[in-house]
Amino acid sequence: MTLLLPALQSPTGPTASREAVRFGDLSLTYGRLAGASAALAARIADAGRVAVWATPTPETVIAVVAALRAGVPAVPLNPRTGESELAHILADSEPTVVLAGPDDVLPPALERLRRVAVDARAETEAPASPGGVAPDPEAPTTMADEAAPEAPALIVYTSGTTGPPKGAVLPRRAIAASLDALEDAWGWTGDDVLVHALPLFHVHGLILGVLGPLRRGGSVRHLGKFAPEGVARELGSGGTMLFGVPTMYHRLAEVLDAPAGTAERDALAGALAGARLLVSGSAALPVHDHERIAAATGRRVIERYGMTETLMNTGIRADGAPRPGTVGPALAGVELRLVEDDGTVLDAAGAIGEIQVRGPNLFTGYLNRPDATAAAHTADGWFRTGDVGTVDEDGYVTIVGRKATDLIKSGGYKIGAGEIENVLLAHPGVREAAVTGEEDPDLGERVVAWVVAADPDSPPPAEELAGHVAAQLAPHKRPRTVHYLDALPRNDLGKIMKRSLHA
Ligand code: MCA
Ligand code: AMP
Repeated sequence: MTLLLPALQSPTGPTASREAVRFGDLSLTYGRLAGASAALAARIADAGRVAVWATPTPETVIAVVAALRAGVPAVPLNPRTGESELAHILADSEPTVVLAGPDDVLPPALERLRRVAVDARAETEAPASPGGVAPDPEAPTTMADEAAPEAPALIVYTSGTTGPPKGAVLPRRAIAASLDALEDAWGWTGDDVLVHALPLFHVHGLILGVLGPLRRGGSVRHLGKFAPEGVARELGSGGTMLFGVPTMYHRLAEVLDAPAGTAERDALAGALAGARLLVSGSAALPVHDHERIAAATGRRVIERYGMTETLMNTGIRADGAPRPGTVGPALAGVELRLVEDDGTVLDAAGAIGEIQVRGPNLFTGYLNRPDATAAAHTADGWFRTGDVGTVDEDGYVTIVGRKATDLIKSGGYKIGAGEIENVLLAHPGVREAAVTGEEDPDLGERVVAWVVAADPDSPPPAEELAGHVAAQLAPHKRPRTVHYLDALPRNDLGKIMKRSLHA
């Protein structure tokens, strides 16, 4: 097992003066990041577990790298997490420390944790030795992963069909294996400059988007907030790769639809055309958006398919045939098979079944949920993704759907219908509630709520219900549409018949 982040081993190593991360005008070299993370690692070494207030800032990078260096599992928190979801995550993961920027205003639930401030600006202004900062004599000199590849590195919360989100425990081994499989597939090197605007509390933005470049000794420029102009600016000035969810590529395609000669459109088309790799993931990129981008730039977006629990499973190779609508072949080290409902393994090309995977990229289990961990695996150790797909003769995988109807993918976020229903039912104005996903050109799917009001003469306004869900869970889980009904359609057993709602 090699080190997880070899380029950060020493604040004075050969890569010390190279830019590691840039967020707007704040940039950290490898030397600065190594020094800052080592110093912070020393302060949290006895923490047990740390929560990271995962804003899109260099503070989050320093905090996560420090936790990795200290060998302390980190729980990245969405800074917009609402009250009940945050309470659940804290009670489940039991961090003793929260790492946050000096100016972050933290919710009351975090007040009982020891707060350790992380200040990236102070790091960039501190005097540096040539090529980096002077090493802290107290700081650990080696990374904890040398000793323990199976030790938990990150605990990432992910929604299921029912109940609150579960913490996927990701060991160092899985992170290293998945990032190295992507290195192989994409020829990803230390010369790559990754551009993205993904949130830093999920696998896509944090593991692929931050630890990916750091493991290669390359750099990442984070936009803070997604905007096509930012993508054009950074790819047009040295960025080589773009990572995004389909909603982001859809928004780029909308800009590219303007007539040629329009300044914003031409700048974006030129910047995308010049990139080495444009990668989409977290949900399916519609073929229409693939085609619009290809027509305007001459470049193909490639897709990779992953999951919080499995990290990356498949991907189109940089040197492979880009086939829009497919997510490419299994990555190096990943075993993938299709299985029928009765457990029969399918091997005919074109057969449709559940995608199951096995390999060094997998998580170790859900925190405190041995029942859920067992249910997610077959007796012979394959992970049931719940995604339904086909594999063609060349091994290219196409995802055609998913087994659970109660999971919604909106803007690339996985959202469980059940968690939203529970929160809606807790609103005094709601007697009955059902939640479904509806196709949306921008978000892929949008959350739709079907509500029976406690008082039909004064139902709670849709904005109030959206605000209630945003305040309890997270803004991206809020219903974008609310329908009011006199009663929910139920079968003889009293179960809500969701399929008949849209009819
Ligand atoms: C609106 N807002 C509200 C409310 N309404 N806040 C509170 N209460 C309300 N009622 C605010 C939002 O907080 C936000 O604020 C703004 O309004 C817009 O929110 P929203 O509409 O949700 O955002 P959007 O513009 O539609 O965002 C699109 C997006 C986003 C940028 C594409 O969905 C996104 O970042 N998606 C990435 C998801 C992702 O990374 N998934 C990876 C997980 P403000 O304007 O201040 O922001 S999957 C994964 O990791 C696996 C392994 C994989 O395969 O990748
Ligand atoms: P999450 O649990 O949030 O990590 O989301 C994982 C899920 O996102 C997978 O199970 C898939 O359903 C979906 N997903 C990820 N990448 C892709 C892709 N390229 N195409 C289609 N679906 C994807």
